[in-house]
Amino acid sequence: MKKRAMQMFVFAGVLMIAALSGPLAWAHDEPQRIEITAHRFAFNPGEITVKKGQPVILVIKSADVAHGLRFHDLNINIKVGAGGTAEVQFTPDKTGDFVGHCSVFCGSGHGSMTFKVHVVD
Ligand SMILES: [Cu+2]
Repeated sequence: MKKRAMQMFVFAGVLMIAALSGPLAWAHDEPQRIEITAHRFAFNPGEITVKKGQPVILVIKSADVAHGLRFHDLNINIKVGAGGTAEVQFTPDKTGDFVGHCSVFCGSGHGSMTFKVHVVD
């Protein structure tokens, strides 16, 4: 009998921990980490979709020469050295489609090197 009571007690404890930690863990807004690779003359992936109000960390890796990424509307301006990695955190505060451009001249196709961010509700 005593053993059964002990089992019930442990079971109730586990349930309580699950009930308490579950909602707390979900409520905590960890930034979403998105890795992109920049190379002549494209970003890979070329577009991403993120949620309005959800913090995002963009990690940009260069596969060759120096590149950059600038969005006038999202307050993003980041440069990454040749073969290097750089990251920037931002929280989109409006929905829409935004087009960023490479901000470091990297060759003949530089002008068409774009990256799209779709911000949804
Ligand atoms: Cu460029």
